[in-house]
Amino acid sequence: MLKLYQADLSPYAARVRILAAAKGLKIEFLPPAGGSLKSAEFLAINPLGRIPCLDHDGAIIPESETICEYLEDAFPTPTLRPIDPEARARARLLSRMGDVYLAPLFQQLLVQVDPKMRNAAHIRSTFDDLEAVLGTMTNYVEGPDYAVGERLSLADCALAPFFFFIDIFLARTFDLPSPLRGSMKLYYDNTQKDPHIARAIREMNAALNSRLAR
Ligand SMILES: N[C@@H](CCC(=O)N[C@@H](CS)C(=O)NCC(=O)O)C(=O)O
Repeated sequence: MLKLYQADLSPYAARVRILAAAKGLKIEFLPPAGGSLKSAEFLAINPLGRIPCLDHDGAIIPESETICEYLEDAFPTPTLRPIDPEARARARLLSRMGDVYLAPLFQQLLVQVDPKMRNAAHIRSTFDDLEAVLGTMTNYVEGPDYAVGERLSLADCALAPFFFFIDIFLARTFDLPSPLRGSMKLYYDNTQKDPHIARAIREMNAALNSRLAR
């Protein structure tokens, strides 16, 4: 039995939901046990205190990329790994660029979501940094519909939720123009033609709207 501790707004959790849906996996989606990421109950399951975290018949797998790779290994068909080695490397590169270069910039901005914590100059320079990373990604995203080749891969699972986060969540929160432009914006818009991505983005959007309505 597969269980995923997760939240709909988390881009890392959305990455796993897209992959699981594309593979036709039946997964029970749960909030962190004990009601919070740092509850003793959840920390006993995932000492990292983060979501997503997978429980597959008692095997506990944290971290979105590790979970996606695990599900690929455990349930190989249909595969979201490109077959050609170079294309597969590019899919891994894009997932990694998201985790290594984009995600730390999110963290810097998330601490400023509270209006009392905001530093306008730092927010603007972090938006510039986001735009620069997205600019380097144009060298590797093939598009127009998918990042690598003509079908859904691990790269799209990682990037589409990140791009929602940048284009909608961050731009809306800080009331600044979205750093997602040109071919990256076109790629992101086109990913919505994929039903699994479209669904995950709808779930993220609904979670964002309900958070903003509070
Ligand atoms: N590198 C992790 C990041 C996961 C992550 O940071 N998730 C956020 C929710 S979107 C979280 O659990 N944050 C808790 C914290 O920062 O303590 C992954 O890919 O799964």
